[in-house]
Amino acid sequence: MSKKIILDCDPGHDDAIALLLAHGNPQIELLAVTTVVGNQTLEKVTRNALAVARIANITGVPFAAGCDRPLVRKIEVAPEIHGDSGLDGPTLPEPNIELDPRHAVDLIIELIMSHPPHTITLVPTAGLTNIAMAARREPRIVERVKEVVLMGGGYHTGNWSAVAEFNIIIDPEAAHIVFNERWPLLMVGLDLTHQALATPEVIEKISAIGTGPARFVLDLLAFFGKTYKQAQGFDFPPVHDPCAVAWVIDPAVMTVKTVPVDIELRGTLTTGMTVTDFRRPAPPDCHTRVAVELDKDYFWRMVTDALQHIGEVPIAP
Ligand SMILES: [Ca+2]
Repeated sequence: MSKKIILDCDPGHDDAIALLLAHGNPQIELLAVTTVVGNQTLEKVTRNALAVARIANITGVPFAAGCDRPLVRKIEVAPEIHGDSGLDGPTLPEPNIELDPRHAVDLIIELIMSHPPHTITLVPTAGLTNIAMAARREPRIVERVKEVVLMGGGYHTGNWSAVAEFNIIIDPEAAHIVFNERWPLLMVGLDLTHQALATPEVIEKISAIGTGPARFVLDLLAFFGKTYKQAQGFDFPPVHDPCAVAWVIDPAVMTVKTVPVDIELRGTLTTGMTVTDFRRPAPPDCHTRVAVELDKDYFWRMVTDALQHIGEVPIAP
């Protein structure tokens, strides 16, 4: 049985790899790709998503643009990590598919309401503006989705402040809505994704594939490695977003823990923190889980298998 997902993203180097993983894994049925302001402006990340579609020959999947600004805060983008385009490094082709005319929020609602209950997993790998808007516009989606598996946050670590992760801090009010709705929610945060490092061994395995999409990933990782070294002192870049897709493919790829999580909105130093309460066993009705430990070999095998499965994609100049 295929696993139906909607990928809500802001490509973004690791978003692009998440998209390739979802497309290249035979178990995943990609129902839609929706974009939201985040790593760069909505216009740029949407163009990047369409370029990735061409690179991997993703056809028959609607791509729709969503919110161009957070619910309350000013726009904050991340050129120091993703460059001016949001996907610096590789040469991007001109997109060859049309953007879906629907707003991403409408498309998310339409898909969830028109499919049987508990069949669609929402996979947000960006700020949570679109998802929060969808939950407010059509509250019935909350009990209809199978699960929300998001990349964002972290229970012991931050990256955009000492305690907050980028996807949460850029729209904490949206995150507050999404974490407090009663759908099953898995937070794949920095504690987990900092284990998904693109080491030289990983690079070597991807190099051996030798296809255009694999070379595209290598170009992404070369740029990402450089900025992560400069901006955050990493020896090898953490490839966050595909970790959320990997969980949907096979939960055996990581261990998780059920624990209450809430979002700090008014801290003088802690706004955007995913406040995680480990003090006692989680109450029986706890709807949030956090990802703890990654099976790294299995994770990277999923990524390389997906690239193998995509194969060569000729792109006309
Ligand atoms: Ca992202």
